[in-house]
Amino acid sequence: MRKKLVAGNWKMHGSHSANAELLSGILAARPFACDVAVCVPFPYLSEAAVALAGSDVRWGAQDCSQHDKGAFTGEVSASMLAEFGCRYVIVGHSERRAMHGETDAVVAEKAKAVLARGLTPIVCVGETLGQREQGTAQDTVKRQLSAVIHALGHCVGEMVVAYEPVWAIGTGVVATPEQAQEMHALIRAQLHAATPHAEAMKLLYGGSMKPENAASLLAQQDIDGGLIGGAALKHADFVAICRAT
Ligand code: 3PY
Repeated sequence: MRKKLVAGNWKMHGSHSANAELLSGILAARPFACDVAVCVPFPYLSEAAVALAGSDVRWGAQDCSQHDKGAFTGEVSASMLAEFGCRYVIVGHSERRAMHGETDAVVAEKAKAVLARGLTPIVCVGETLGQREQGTAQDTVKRQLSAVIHALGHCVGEMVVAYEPVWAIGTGVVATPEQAQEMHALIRAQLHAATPHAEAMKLLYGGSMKPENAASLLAQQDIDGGLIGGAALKHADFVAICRAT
């Protein structure tokens, strides 16, 4: 039985006052039956670390460099994130793939850099609407995952995978539980071929998960939690999703 994980992806949202309210709302609602994490913008890592220290709510970042240090203006390395006590780092979110040109190879290098610093990468994969309509959704996800599997080698079992269909991100459209489960089962089958730990790995669904649809998605056999966008910004919604696990 895999323990579920609900992780908030705050994207580029937050302020000192909004963060304090959100984090205290989450803390006040504990205990949860699932693991809970918030992935916050870089400037807010230290306040998340202070607010959440000593609790079982983990924090993390939404990206990191594939490099450890050097002349990479504006970049943040996994070793820096480790110094802030991060547990998770999202890599390969479709917004980064689309807006920052991150290729499968770059995403795989980032996942490797995160693991090398003892943190857990949450590796996002997912197809666009066009790819789904053309019938290439499964091939796309397989290709994205295979780059990471290849780069991580025997450490594959240590990552978390988030299936986030691009057409469900920020659109309010959500994959049906059946569509999501079908892709999660394929992802797990691909992981089985790569690692003896596939059965224990957490596979999250992301893309417009909200309190109203969380329970039916989370009830699927291979859906082990959620990577939550907009609903992670209101503590009542985020807590409701955590309670739906
Ligand atoms: C969304 O739900 O919109 C997300 O992108 C979660 O990462």
